[in-house]
Amino acid sequence: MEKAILVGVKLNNEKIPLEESLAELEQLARTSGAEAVTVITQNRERPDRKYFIGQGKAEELASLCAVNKPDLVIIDHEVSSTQIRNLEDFIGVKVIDRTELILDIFAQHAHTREGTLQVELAQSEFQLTRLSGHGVSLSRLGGGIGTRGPGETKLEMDRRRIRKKISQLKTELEAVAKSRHLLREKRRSSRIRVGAIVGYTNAGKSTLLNAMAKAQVLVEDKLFATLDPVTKRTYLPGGQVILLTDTVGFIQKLPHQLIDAFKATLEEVNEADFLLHVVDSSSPYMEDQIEAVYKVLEELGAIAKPIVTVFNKMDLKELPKKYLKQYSPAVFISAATREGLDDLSIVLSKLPAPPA
Ligand SMILES: Nc1nc2c(ncn2[C@@H]2O[C@H](COP(=O)(O)OP(=O)(O)OP(=O)(O)O)[C@@H](O)[C@H]2O)c(=O)[nH]1
Ligand SMILES: [Mg+2]
Repeated sequence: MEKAILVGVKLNNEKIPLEESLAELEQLARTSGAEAVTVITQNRERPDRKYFIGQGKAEELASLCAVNKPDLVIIDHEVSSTQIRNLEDFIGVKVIDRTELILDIFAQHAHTREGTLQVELAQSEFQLTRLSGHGVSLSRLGGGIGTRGPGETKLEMDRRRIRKKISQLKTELEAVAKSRHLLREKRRSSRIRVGAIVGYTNAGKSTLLNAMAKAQVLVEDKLFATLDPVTKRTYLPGGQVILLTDTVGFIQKLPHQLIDAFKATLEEVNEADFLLHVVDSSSPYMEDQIEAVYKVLEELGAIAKPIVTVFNKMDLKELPKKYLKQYSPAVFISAATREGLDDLSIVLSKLPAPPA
């Protein structure tokens, strides 16, 4: 385990409470293999130009680093490359931001060809934004006598190299996506309805698929355990067959490079006839997580699909009945104990048939 100091920053215009975002950052850090030794926080009007956190916080962080000797510092925000570099120079410890942390987890969890390609694409796009951040200082370094010539600056070369890689990755991904598209066409022509299981990461989506379809999908108390969509067949009362697809989990402040790179995978959501929105009822942040999922669904253009809300983990926490009405059609279940699965099957069998 690497040792990390976590830095929580809440800017004035932000809604998510510091503690909530930090609790999640800690889980993200653990998932990627880092243990939080200390946490510091700051409320700011807007980011500090030089360090993102203020000068005073940077000094506090420097002395904490001297005492705790962490392997890295993780800032719970998207931070510019210049600010990261300034901070690293100042405290003498490696600094990463939330986006980089999430990309690292995705890289560790990608197994299939498609998953790996998508992560590589996201990382390349991230590098590109980082490069433009370095822009000013690098081009100054690269400028001057002897470096000008007819050639290009190092920055431009790097940019071009990354852009080329991005376009190669996209071409490869398109090929993979095409075969997936064929599969979907086949499914559609069989007129079997397809439901996409969506939800916040760690809500229990894979556990539900396993319970509904006797599947063997990896279940872990880790964030983003699932990166690749898995589709399984399941039977409803009355013998009706449907297909259920497990998908990548959503999260607050999901880096846009990821949504972009994972378009192919997330297309499963767009192509589905209905959505099963799995909610972790035991989370103290349940309602914010529901909102975060809606936001991503909106970005994907899938919010208008029929949504069945599945309040999971009722073995851990029972919710008031009002939620069933508020989120109707909705059910309370425990994917772990299989409680409520029959109710869910009944709700699913009553969904209107897809247009022919
Ligand atoms: N107590 C309890 N735990 C559950 C239940 N369903 C899932 N879990 C646990 O919650 C954790 C996450 O479950 P997963 O099925 O991997 O969740 P997921 O939504 O697929 O997560 P990602 O793929 O990481 O986004 C695991 O530790 C599961 O054992 C439930 O009904 N009750
Ligand atoms: Mg999963």
